[in-house]
Amino acid sequence: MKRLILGLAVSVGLCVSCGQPGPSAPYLTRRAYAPTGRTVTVDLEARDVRWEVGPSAIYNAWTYNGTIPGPTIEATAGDTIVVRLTNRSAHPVSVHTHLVDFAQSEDGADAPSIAMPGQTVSVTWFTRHAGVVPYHDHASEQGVRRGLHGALVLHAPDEAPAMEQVVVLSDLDQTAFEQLPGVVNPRTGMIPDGGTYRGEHQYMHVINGRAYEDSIPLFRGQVGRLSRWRVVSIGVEAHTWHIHGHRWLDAAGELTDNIQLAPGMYNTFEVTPSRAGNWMVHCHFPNHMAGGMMARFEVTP
Ligand SMILES: [Cu+2]
Repeated sequence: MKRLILGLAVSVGLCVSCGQPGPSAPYLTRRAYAPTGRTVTVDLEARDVRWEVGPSAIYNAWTYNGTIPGPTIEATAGDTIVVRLTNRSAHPVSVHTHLVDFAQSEDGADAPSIAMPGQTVSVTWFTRHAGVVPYHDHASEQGVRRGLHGALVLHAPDEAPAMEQVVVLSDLDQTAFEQLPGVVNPRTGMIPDGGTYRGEHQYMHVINGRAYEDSIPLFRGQVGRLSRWRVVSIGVEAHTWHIHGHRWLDAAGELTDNIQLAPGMYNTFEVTPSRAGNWMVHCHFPNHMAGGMMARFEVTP
């Protein structure tokens, strides 16, 4: 009888606080996992490319492997990661990350781990904690904003199966666009076709390297299936990550539907969708939304 009362109290509490069935667990990175003895090798190539942020919005990007963001690096907490970075660009490049152990000489900020054009450098990361962190250039002030950034996902060995969502929030330098919709291209003197002008911040604030919901690939979820969100912020401004119609518990155990991340910050959380729909997800700064940070979370029945 005692157990029944306790069970009722817990389930009633969840219904009152969440308004939808099922708890969403905070995802904690506090635990240090033992070394797995496994080494994951990652090859990155720094390349300068023309990156399509959206229709007719072409950015002169500095990239890892030709994309903004660079490829998501995945490993299990406890793995050793060796990153070999070859610089095929015209400027110094490095790779730095957070929350893992590495030698000071391999932190991407000093000469031994900065690749000059044509060079290859190798850095070793010893991982212990689960979660998501950004990886990014540390060789110049411009690198991150031009596109040299990505997400490092460290799976917990004992994590529950989930639909994984990786979100990289960043800001682009409007002066580094080769062309913008509705704006005269100074090189060609032409206004490009294919897109519409969306205000002074247009295409500046991006989710996974793209702007506005017509260009950012859908995030996909399903009713009743755990959805694990891994969000990193790596621009020059703070951002928030808000999901319409869903809520989860943060690391402090507080209920939330919107988290704030300053540059270089990161968060992993879990939510189990209970209602199908084409839900909006976005940064809650109005000028960032207007600048591109809006997308959709499609939850199927
Ligand atoms: Cu924002």
